[in-house]
Amino acid sequence: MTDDVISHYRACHLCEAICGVEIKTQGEQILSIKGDKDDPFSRGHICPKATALEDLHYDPDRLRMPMKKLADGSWQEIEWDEAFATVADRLADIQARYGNDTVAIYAGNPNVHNYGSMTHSGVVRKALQSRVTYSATSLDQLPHHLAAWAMYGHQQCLPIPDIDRTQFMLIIGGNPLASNGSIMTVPDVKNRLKAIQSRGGRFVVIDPRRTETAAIADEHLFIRPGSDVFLLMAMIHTLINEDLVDLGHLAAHIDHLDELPEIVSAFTPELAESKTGIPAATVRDLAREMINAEGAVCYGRMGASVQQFGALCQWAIQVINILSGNLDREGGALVCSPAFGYITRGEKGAGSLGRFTSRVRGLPEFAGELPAVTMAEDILTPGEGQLRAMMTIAGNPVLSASNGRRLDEAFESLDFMVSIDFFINETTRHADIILPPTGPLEHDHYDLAFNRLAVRNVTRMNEAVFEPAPGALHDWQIMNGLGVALAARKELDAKPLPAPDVLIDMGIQAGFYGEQQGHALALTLDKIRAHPHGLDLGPLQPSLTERLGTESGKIALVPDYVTADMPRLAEVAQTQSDDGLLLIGRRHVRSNNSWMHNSHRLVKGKPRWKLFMHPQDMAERNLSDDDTVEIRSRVGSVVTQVTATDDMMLGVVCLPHGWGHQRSGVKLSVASQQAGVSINDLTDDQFVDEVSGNAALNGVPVTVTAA
Ligand SMILES: Nc1nc2c(c(=O)[nH]1)N[C@H]1C(S)=C(S)[C@@H](COP(=O)(O)OP(=O)(O)OC[C@H]3O[C@@H](n4cnc5c(=O)[nH]c(N)nc54)[C@H](O)[C@@H]3O)O[C@H]1N2
Ligand SMILES: Nc1nc2c(c(=O)[nH]1)N[C@H]1C(S)=C(S)[C@@H](COP(=O)(O)OP(=O)(O)OC[C@H]3O[C@@H](n4cnc5c(=O)[nH]c(N)nc54)[C@H](O)[C@@H]3O)O[C@H]1N2
Ligand code: SF4
Ligand SMILES: [Mo]
Repeated sequence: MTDDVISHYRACHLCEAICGVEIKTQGEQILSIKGDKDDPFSRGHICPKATALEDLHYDPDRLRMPMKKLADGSWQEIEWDEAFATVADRLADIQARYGNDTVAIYAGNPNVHNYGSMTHSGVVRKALQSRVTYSATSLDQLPHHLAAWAMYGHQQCLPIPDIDRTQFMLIIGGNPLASNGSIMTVPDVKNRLKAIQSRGGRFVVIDPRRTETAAIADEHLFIRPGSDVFLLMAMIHTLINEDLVDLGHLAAHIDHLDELPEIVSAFTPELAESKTGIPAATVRDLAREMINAEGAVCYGRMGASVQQFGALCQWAIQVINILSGNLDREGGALVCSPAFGYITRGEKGAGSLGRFTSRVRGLPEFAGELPAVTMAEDILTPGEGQLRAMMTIAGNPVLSASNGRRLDEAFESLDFMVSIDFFINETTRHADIILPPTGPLEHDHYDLAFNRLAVRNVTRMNEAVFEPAPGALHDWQIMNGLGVALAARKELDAKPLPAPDVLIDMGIQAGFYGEQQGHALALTLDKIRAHPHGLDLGPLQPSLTERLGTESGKIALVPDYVTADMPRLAEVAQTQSDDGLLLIGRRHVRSNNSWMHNSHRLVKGKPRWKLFMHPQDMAERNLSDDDTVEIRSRVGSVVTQVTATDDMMLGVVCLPHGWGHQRSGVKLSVASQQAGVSINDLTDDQFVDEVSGNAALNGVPVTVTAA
């Protein structure tokens, strides 16, 4: 080989931590992938998934050309022109016959890890003219956006834990040691958590499992799944009843404060104890610690969002930070000041709730999207408006959304389905046409989502490592091509958008650090490019009061949806919880949602898909370690193996999501050899947080018996 060895610096895009990596290449060969020690944010930290980028790049199962499904179910490579024309014809035809809203889009998680998908999906959406769209948001963080929209006036106005300066961090239903942080972009999180302890602070984890994060915490408290709202309401109750409320500089910026005491009056620490299993005295102590620490933050993630009362939980977490004087304060929770997408008053895309509803169940839209839990019934239920066609973009809802088997059935019943994805997996196997984009190392990337959620203000441009293969298209080029073809077929006006870096450069120049705002840095994308290890823009700063976009310009402490949800909570408060088993999820650092199990280096070794169960719960059912068990829920059953561990709370069992690649037609040669099952064959599409429409994927009632 005569090529030179080149070092490329960019961020790993796989999870929210955006760790800097150094990728050494020679010609077309990847020589190594290592943590970039000169990245000021991630400081050389990476996890095992970063090196698996190599496997993804070379994966022989990764599609390189559009695929068309033939009548016998086999796949044929076709040219891009034919692919675009076929999709445009089929979708336009269905829309002409049945109406625009009979074609829907589901957009999955990697869309937010790929800037071209974000900048360009509008081209397709505009041509499609359908208001029926879904995304992984309603399987995940919708309650966060709902609270941000209703309380602060913009769905992206999300306060982030100031982890590097806090003295007390209360982590509710998050496991950053496995997930590397979420709605908190925090590379090297383990060292950042330990630093809280070494500067004399504390962090406490509330979780039904003694997780990797709980294991290094100062205190771990088990909690009964789905009961967090009682803990949080009782903490607010304590702050009010013990006269601890200290609003700090936000005092003049809060509306509806007077409504709060009435709302929380019945939610005593004693009620919380009976619902959560956490002693009333501890509940009170947690509330007091939020006030007493020099900078404290309550942070709740998947466990507090993706459950029956996700919206109330995320609202209550904001309220606790506000009442304890920790919102918009150093060491508390602060809104980022990113180079692109700085949220300020009047910013577009603020959010909305319930402007329209899903066709069968009548669940509300949020920010123009319908809840993913309604997708299957809106496809399968005959009648006016029945969905006839789907487009999935970087998503695998058959493994990711509740009641995956029903989605299998729904997708199979469609007149037409197109998927923008580079694998034939559990979802895309149902497509008629698959449009595969380039892989991550073949395109550039500017992070639109996670620079906005980071624990410091940071920015970087990630250049492509390799030229795309001849004939390959990026996601944004596919969206341009497909959008223009569909618009032409429907006789609409449509123009392709320029490359994403052009659009982002404009946004950065107009943005917070841009010349147009008179900032001394006068940032441009080229100036950012001159910092291949990333550019640090400093710690998070108090700035919320200038950015509030609510009608009154104040924080709406008690939004309407909260009041509206109180009767549902009151009902649950009065019912005796039964003592059946509840199922929750888990993540592992070597796994990434449903789509990195085709990397041998990530799946090898000890199986990571087994059911976790407390030994006493097992003994009651005459089960032993490694037994094969049947897990049953209202919607289905799976058979898998059980592992005994007292890391589980009594009465709670735990499975990871994203497994179950043995379904027929899946073309993932490594993943489909893995024995795990899909937890979402058990989760229930009727089990939701009704006020937000977010799926309740945690706290699902199940039985476990010997198989
Ligand atoms: N029970 C349970 N279910 C869960 C969760 C849980 O905790 N418990 N977590 C939920 C959460 S938080 C999320 S975010 C969802 C994720 O749910 P989804 O987003 O639906 O699924 P992913 O597994 O992320 O699948 C991503 C798909 O995108 C493709 N892909 C990857 N990169 C690209 C790209 O650059 N371009 C294109 N076009 N395609 C790409 C992959 O091949 C894969 O098919 O799962 C949810 N489901
Ligand atoms: N390695 C890896 N990293 C990832 C991902 C991945 O799949 N693998 N996925 C990425 C994505 S899309 C996301 S959204 C983030 C998620 O990031 P996190 O939210 O940090 O991830 P989880 O590990 O799902 O943490 C949820 C925790 O909630 C607990 N829990 C479950 N039910 C309850 C409950 O009712 N109450 C309480 N208090 N806790 C509960 C679970 O035991 C679990 O420890 O991770 C991202 N990072
Ligand atoms: S934690 Fe791992 S997967 Fe996430 S960005 Fe860093 S290296 Fe990539
Ligand atoms: Mo997610």
